[in-house]
Amino acid sequence: MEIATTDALSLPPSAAGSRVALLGRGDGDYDSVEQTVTVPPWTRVLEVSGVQCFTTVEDEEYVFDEFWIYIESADDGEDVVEASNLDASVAPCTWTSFELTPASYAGEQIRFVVEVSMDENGETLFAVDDLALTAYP
Ligand SMILES: [Ca+2]
Repeated sequence: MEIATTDALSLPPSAAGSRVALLGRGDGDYDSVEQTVTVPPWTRVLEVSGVQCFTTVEDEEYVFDEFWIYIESADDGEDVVEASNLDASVAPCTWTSFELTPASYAGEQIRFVVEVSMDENGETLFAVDDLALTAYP
């Protein structure tokens, strides 16, 4: 994973700030970033939000490069976002926002993971910014 400015990464500016995270740049790459957090016990709605900008040079309609945001707890887990080169555009990409509500995981310790798996050919760039996990009562 690389954290750099949108200028340095040749990405369009992100409204969420000039520095963004880029996963999956190199071919055959496997990239992940994670954080362990304890969700407050009063949580009724947990929201995963952020902005994304995905580009690819893959030009066949098959999944080659994959992107996930997932949550794992001691006895549960789920994919919150599943994307691939099929969700990416020819550069330049457009920053689009997402807001998703997984299970609440109230009172649980969870692993919040962003993961990318690339095949051996054809670059796909999965850029994300402003990632947030927000607990609502
Ligand atoms: Ca590829």
